[in-house]
Amino acid sequence: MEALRQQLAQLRQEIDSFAVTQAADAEAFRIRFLGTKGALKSVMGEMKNVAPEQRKEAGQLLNEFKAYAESIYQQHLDRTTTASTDTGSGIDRSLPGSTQPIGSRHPVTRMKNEIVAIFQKLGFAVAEGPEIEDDWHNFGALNLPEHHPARDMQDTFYVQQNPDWVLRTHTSSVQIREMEKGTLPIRMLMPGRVFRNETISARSHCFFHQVEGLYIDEQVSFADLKQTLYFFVQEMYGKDVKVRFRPSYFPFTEPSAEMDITCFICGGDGCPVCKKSGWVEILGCGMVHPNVLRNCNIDPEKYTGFAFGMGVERPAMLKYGVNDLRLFSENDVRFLRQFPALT
Ligand code: 2NL
Repeated sequence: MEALRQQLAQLRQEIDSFAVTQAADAEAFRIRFLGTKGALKSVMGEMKNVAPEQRKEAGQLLNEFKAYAESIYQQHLDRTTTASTDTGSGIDRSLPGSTQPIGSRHPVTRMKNEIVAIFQKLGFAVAEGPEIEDDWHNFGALNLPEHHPARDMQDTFYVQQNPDWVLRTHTSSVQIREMEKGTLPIRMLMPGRVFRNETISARSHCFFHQVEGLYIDEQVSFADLKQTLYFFVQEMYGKDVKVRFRPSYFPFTEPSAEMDITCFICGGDGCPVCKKSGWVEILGCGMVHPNVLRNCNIDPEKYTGFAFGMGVERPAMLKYGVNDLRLFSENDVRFLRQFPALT
């Protein structure tokens, strides 16, 4: 019994001085004291040498020792495997992970989203359509006669495989598709990329973005058009902005107008952006031409509507101080990086 006592005391000392700094040491500790051929097993073997009347006490001592060894082992384990440092593998698991860089929204997309969000407040839904269109949806249905200059080869990209196909020159083609579905009323916005065969420069490109809008119902008037677009301008450029409508011409609207706002750069005093006029043109609009409605099987005696279209790149250039349109499509990260990360 006394021999057992001494043996256990010695083992405790060994436990206390056993150096454990990494996971492999903790495992060595377990094998040494708690393993199948470990110290605990061998002292348990000593039980047969203990006098029967002392076995109870000896059993208690052994249980205490076992609990002690196990608790120290658990501490070593916690420290070396779940703890912050793992010197064994050379990896410090307490260090924060490497963060992935967050992308940013393209300035044209931001401007487009801003425009769309304003019209969504008025209940406009968003529709998209194909970038390759047939002649009917891009031109015919829009009251563009066969020999209209906008159909000219110089402006339109034709698809070689099929003379009936073009890269859409405006998103009006999406509006035609919506009208053809025959579900009325329509209150929709058509944002998207359009294509024109133009020489690429700082101020023009062969593809750019548009947002068009269409509202068709019974009794829609030019007053509705003006109020809708006035609301848009106030949301976009502030309550102090003034607007003016100038008569214009589009084959698909009658009457047609262009809308100007007081220059948001100089406030109307005159600057290079408004070319000293104090006004900047922001969109074209008008009442949908009866021929267009008829082309989509909508009765112009019952329904009327207004439509408008605006470019996205120019307001984006003014808002973000971009002086060359080409930057928008070059995907130079030094340019893209200047816009705030996504939130
Ligand atoms: C501009 C002018 C405009 C439209 C687009 C339209 C569409 C249909 C019917 C009638 Cl389906 N009109 N769209 C109307 C007036 C002007 O765009 O300067 N865009 C950049």
